[in-house]
Amino acid sequence: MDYKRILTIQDISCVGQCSLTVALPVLSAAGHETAILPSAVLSTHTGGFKGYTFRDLTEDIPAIEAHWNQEGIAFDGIYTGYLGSAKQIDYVRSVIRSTLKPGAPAFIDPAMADNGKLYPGFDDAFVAEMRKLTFEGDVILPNITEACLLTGIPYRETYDRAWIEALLEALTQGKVRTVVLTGVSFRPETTGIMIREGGVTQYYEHEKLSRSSHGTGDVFSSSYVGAYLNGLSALEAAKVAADYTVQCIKDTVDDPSHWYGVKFEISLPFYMKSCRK
Ligand code: PXL
Repeated sequence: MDYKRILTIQDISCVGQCSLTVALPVLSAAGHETAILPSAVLSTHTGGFKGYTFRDLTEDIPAIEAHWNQEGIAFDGIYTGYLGSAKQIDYVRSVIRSTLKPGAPAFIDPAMADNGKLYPGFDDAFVAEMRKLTFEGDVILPNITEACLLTGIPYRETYDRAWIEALLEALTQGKVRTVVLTGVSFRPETTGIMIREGGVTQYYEHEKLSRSSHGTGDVFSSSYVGAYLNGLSALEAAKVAADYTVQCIKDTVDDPSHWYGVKFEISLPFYMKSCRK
């Protein structure tokens, strides 16, 4: 099996089971060497905790990049998630340009919004920078809210297949080869992943659980990246990642005290079996 070195760029939320505390174990479980570039350190994630701390690491990035360049360090894949500031996004674009091996994929999860709303602390300038980064990605993993912010198409809670097709078309810009649009639901009891690649659209529909959980976007993206780098197709990786994410929610749903994330560790053995060819 290929042993890939993957760089993931996102924040450290010390508590809350999201971003790096999810991405590292999941990518390791998929069999990849991980490297990190932390975008910020927060005491918790911003989705429901009050009074969290936030240390922005933007100004550390250029020196880290310069050192990696001096050492000739390069990556077989780069996966970006939650980023700390608009200026940082510009630095991240430079890191991708200078450290991604030729032909290796950049996966961009434009983690900035959900349910029609931007996450706390983000503004239009942040969205404008995220748009540039996203359209320099090979594989992009927005939810519908993020897709609307990136394309300027007004957000809708209900939609039909034609509206989703138009959104996918608008997202296929710049370097983007594969769009992986999450949370696409045409019926109350199901949701799914819509993939567009090479002008072809495919849909993986799966069970929708009544509880919507924090951190599931990061569980999905990390497990998608891990499986895709193991050679699974876009649709196969989406199935593996969606099934694992659903299992993580099921493993958590009976515990109301665990409102801040999902117990993604319990079903890692299931993911490890399914994320390889
Ligand atoms: O899961 C996305 C995410 C990552 N990092 C931080 C967040 C969130 C979502 O709210 O607040 C700090």
